Amino acid sequence: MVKVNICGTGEPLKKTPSDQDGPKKRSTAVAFMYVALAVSVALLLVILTFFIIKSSRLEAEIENVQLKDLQMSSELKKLDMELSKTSSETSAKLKNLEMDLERQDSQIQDMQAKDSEMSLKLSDLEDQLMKVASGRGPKTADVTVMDDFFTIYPDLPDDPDWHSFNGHHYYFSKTTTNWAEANEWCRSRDSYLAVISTSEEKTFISRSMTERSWVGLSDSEAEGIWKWTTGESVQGSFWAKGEPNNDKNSEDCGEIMNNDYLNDSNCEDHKYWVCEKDFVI
Ligand SMILES: *[C@@H]1O[C@H](CO)[C@@H](O)[C@H](O)[C@H]1NC(C)=O
Ligand SMILES: [Ca+2]
Ligand SMILES: [Ca+2]
Ligand SMILES: [Ca+2]
Repeated sequence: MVKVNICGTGEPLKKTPSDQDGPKKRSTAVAFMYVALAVSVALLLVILTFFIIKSSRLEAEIENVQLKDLQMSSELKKLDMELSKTSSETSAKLKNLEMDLERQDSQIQDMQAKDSEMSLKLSDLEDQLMKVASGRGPKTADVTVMDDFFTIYPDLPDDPDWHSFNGHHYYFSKTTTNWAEANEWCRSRDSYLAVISTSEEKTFISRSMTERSWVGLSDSEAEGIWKWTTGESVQGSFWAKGEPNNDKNSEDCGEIMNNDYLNDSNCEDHKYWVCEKDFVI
């Protein structure tokens, strides 16, 4: 048995009888010790290396996971943005649809109101017709019935020569005459020489006629004071450039030209004319 004091308790090593006779044995023990030390150091190194490799692998994996996390979060953000974009687009479309629906609703209501009004008038007419048919009505009732009919259905022109626009009827003459006769022609047919109140009306008339035409405009009452036959004054921008010029001191009647502007002309000139009549409901 070999006893080695590795801990070093401070006590000097006692020389046992066996020690005295075996310096060889002692050196063997020391060698064994070194070998054991070397082996354990090597073992430690192996374990250390193993752990280092393992930890570096773990770090790489962690990095990988973090990278993936980052990628995923950026993708999530992108998706989120797309989602919010599409949702806002969808809500805008929805709002538009709702507005369309409301408009249609109100149109339907308007039409329903008109419909009920018309059916009321129709039943009234039927009553009148029955009276006329049974000989109880006034002699002129059949004429009244027809008038009423066109009052209720203003879009059905009683004469194909009359054209509707914005709640008015217009007649475009096929012959020419002077202003006074044109004026009389319209009056005898429950209408008046066209009175242009809006630029829309002006454009409609000038586009519908084939030739420059008389309208209900004159300054014969007071030179230079242009008035529609209804008493309305004329919008300055309706005149052609340089008009009215009272050419040769003898232009007191108004015409509308094909270029959509008004001009003063001699009242005795023979021109086409436009009559206008209102719908009476
Ligand atoms: C206005 O009418 C007169 C007479 O018809 C004509 O000579 C003149 O050229 C017209 N003015 C314009 C701007 O066309
Ligand atoms: Ca008018
Ligand atoms: Ca004049
Ligand atoms: Ca003129």
